[in-house]
Amino acid sequence: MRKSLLFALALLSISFIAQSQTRRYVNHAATGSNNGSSWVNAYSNLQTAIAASAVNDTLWIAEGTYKPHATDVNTSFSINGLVLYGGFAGGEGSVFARNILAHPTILSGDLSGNDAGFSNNFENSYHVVWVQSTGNNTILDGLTITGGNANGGVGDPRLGGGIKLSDGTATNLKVRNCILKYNIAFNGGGLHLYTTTGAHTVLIENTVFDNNQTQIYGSAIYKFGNISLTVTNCSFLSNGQSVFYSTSSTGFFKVYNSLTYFSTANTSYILGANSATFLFDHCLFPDDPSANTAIATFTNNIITSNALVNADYSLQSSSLAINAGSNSILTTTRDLSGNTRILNTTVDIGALEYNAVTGVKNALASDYGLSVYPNPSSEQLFFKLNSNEAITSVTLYDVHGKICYHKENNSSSEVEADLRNLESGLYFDSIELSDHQTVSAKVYKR
Ligand SMILES: [Ca+2]
Ligand SMILES: [Ca+2]
Repeated sequence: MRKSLLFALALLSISFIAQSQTRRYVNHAATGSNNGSSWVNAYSNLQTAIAASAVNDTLWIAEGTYKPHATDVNTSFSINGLVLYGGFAGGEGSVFARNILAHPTILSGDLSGNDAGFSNNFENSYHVVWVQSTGNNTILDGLTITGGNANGGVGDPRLGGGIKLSDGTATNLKVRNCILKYNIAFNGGGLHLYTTTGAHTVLIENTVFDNNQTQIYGSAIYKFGNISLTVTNCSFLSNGQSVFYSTSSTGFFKVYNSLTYFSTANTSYILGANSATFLFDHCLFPDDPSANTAIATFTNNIITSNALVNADYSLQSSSLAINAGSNSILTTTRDLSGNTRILNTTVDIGALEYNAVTGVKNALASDYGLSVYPNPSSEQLFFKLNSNEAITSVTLYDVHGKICYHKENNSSSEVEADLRNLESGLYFDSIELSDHQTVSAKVYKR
């Protein structure tokens, strides 16, 4: 009975997702109908899937390598208001079932497929991903972004190798659970964030910047203009000069719970020229970062010559990064590998929690800080998230799987349901979220 009910709920949830939001599947190895409707019928070409998508659509992309174009260095994956999830083997039913590190989805600018580190990158794409904001939420989650070489003369073609965010109206960009490696640019090798128009909000979380380079500023991250940039639990490993660069008097650049390491000394890894807040808190550095710059603020940091990070980005058992972060700024319950983010009471510094236990492979109410109150209730019932996501709909089922209540919602994180017309008893709710996940909980009508 219980299994069949859950199965029925799952089917109903899927049908509601299909009605209200579009999820498209991409797998370079798929041989089905190539229409993106399922893993079997996934698009084989990521650009085709992007072209077919509208703002707020979600793409689930299976492991493999995807290139912006066969030969044109000017072409990027142009992603405005889309939600991209990578790291699937292909076949999963939840983003929490992914193992991103075991099944890498690689967006590569190496058009000829001949790179060896930074060798043979002359024909590579200028920018692998380009977000030209449209005032929407853009999410990149579970992707390896590599091989960008912004070496194209003056202006845009030389800015932002891996990911480029430029101008437009105010936008919200999240980069979560990604690996940026072997990207290079004149400015902003890994990530180039620039605006003279809209005020952007950018969150970089559980992400590794590995071996990115720049000719001038920002081998990992370059920030200019009114951008509110928060970086949490990232690992900056073996990047070139000026790993962090901030220039502007507006917005902010705040880095938390993140580690930096070089195998050879790098004495200019934090640079900037502005009066905007530029903060490093609960971070780990290889040497005194304040010797780099007078414009940044440093609080609660650890200085140790070696962060003790393995080649797979995990921490070694004696790393000082273990249990040295701050829990208070976390916005996720998982680490880069999808495991539990906080082990042994305190979050670790960096993208991976040491010895983390395998996470539950479904979306949980706790992943989104869902609270349902008052429960039980006889009249109003509130569903509220402590998350950046919004609730897009609420559906209540009785114990027989029959829909008893449904309410669509727009963009808020809180929804009020009216239970007055329901009979007393137990109900199951199915709550759809703006990132296309579904969470559930039990509800009692008094
Ligand atoms: Ca190449
Ligand atoms: Ca810990």
